[in-house]
Amino acid sequence: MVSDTIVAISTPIGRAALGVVRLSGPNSWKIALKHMIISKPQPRKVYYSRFFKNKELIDEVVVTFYKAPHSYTGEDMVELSFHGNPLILSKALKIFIEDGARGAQGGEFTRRAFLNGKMDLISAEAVEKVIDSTSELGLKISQSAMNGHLANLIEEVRKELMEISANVEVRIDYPDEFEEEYSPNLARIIGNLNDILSTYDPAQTAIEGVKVALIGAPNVGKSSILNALVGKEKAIVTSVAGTTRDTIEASIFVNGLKVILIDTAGIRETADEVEKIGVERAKKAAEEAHIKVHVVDATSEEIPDLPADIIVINKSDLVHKRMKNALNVSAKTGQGIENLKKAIAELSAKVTEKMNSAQVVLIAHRQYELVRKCVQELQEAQMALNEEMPIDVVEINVRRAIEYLDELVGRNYSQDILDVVFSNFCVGK
Ligand SMILES: Nc1nc2c(ncn2[C@@H]2O[C@H](COP(=O)(O)OP(=O)(O)O)[C@@H](O)[C@H]2O)c(=O)[nH]1
Ligand SMILES: [Mg+2]
Repeated sequence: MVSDTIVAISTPIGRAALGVVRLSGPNSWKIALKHMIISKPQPRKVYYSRFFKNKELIDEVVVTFYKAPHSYTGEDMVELSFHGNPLILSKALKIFIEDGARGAQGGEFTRRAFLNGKMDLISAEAVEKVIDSTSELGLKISQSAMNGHLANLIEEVRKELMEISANVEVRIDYPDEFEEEYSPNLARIIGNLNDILSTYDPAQTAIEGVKVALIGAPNVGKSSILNALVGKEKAIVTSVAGTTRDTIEASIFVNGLKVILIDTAGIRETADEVEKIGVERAKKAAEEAHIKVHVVDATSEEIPDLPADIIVINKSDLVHKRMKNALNVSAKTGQGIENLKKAIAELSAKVTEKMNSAQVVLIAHRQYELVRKCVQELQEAQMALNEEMPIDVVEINVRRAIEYLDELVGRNYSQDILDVVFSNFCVGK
């Protein structure tokens, strides 16, 4: 049982109109009320008060009280809106800790919400993604997971597997009662789960952004193009070949999708130690990118030979070189930059098009791994059935598949699993 009272600043550190401090746990009302002039507050009602430490006025606050189980965490809670000055907020935090509250760990409010049955583990996991999503699509799919769509679907699959398991068990216990072979439709379930698995990568991209690497020889204008796309001088541009030695990232938004542009060191043979590392990083960035933009110089004889999704001929203000399926641009004059943006936008949309916002999608690596393991068990069960192995063998695989799904929604959990789920959360969530 969770019994202590936790406290955290739940808004970002910095100056703002408001800054919110949250308390959750059995003593939260008592601790908060000690510093305000509010008598007999009602749950879910908003109060105004001055906030004191002994007789010293700290700030004016607007406060909401929640009574268990009708709160985010399922416990007694208090939410106080102070003026958003970090000095005031850290003072308030210190006061509450002196009164016996404990500073919350990252994700501890949401962890308690899960432990108190307010949400399943998938929904709890989705809270972080809802906050972190960089695109409209990423936000929609995270909200869909938070609202239980994925968990519901997993529950349906689990129910089917439970039925299969029950049928198998009854045949193990009463082998003489059944004459015909039992052949559950595992292929259909496996197919459905594989469909869900295929949503993981595009979902990740929608949440985190599409990676676009600018690659090519030194001095062709990769850094200049990044700057032109972003609209500011993000990367250093010089006429010296080998200026960019590390990868540089900058983001733009196109059609509600975050595009992370990655400028790389020009790929060439070099004896320079630092540049060599840069070239390695460039190759790696290109490998990991969703979209590779290969930049060539219009004034050179170079024939593009790197694998690329878009070929760009830069410095078209100097020479107009024609090449099939290539875009002519000039980072210097801005000519063709909008076209390049459009081409990137179209390809970016393709990266996530496998998925639409209404679909059930996997939004965390943990989820992906568990569904994958579940599929693996079911495939083994399928094989055992095909090879007419004893039905006990099938039962073992189906049981394990169910256990993976239970871990997925949090029906089975350990503190270690919760640590993994909540390790990325910020304090105050
Ligand atoms: N005339 C012209 N010069 C350019 C253009 N783009 C880049 N440059 C010049 O080419 C040189 C190399 O550019 P930079 O962006 O550093 O190339 P990178 O090594 O590929 O990153 C610099 O002197 C730039 O000013 C362009 O579109 N037209
Ligand atoms: Mg450069």
